[in-house]
Amino acid sequence: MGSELTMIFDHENKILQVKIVYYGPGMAGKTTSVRYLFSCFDKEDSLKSIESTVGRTLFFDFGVLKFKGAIWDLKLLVYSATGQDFYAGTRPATLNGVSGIIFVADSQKKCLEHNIRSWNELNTLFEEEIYNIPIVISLNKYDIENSDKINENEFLNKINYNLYNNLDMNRTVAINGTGVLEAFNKLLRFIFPQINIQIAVIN
Ligand SMILES: Nc1nc2c(ncn2[C@@H]2O[C@H](COP(=O)(O)OP(=O)(O)O)[C@@H](O)[C@H]2O)c(=O)[nH]1
Ligand SMILES: [Mg+2]
Repeated sequence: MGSELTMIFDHENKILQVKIVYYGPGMAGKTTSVRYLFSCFDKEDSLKSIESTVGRTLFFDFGVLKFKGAIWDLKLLVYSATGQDFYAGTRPATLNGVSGIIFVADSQKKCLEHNIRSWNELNTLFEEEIYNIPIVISLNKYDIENSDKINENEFLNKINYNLYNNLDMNRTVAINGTGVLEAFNKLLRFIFPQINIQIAVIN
């Protein structure tokens, strides 16, 4: 599998296609984040769960968002994946050709090790390639009170954040959508540094 960032240019139809994966430990809020994202565009009904055949039956969230531009249209393929469900060292098809990753972590301190394990799995799946992939870490479940939160600097130090060329972090509350679009926009800006892209929901 090529290690280059994948962005497909369909010159004939003037479509830019990228693949975005929500990755992270089970129960961190990937599905909730993807659902919120799609609900912003009234596309929640188009979300599908697809079956994988990596040894056992697994389901992923999958959906497509399309945006019309002046010259090019943008087609975003959005997936969610949970690494620990795969056999170690086997990169699932959902992660092939990825353009950017939203790493959904559970911000509760008790989940720190869980998050780090998932992060390390992601790194193992990509090896050196990971350092060039745009990644936004969403510290999710920030609404939960009476629980100690992960110290952001401690987390960043633990993952050697300075090795990553396109890494950012934000806080999210996927159940009400706080920060979810912001994380998505940060990722799009990493993927398209030359394009002034901003997806907003206008009420
Ligand atoms: N309090 C709180 N609960 C959340 C948040 N995001 C997700 N959840 C809950 O956490 C559980 C797991 O979420 P889900 O999106 O299925 O996690 P996934 O396994 O990463 O896809 C569900 O019960 C969600 O309602 C959040 O920001 N705050
Ligand atoms: Mg899920």
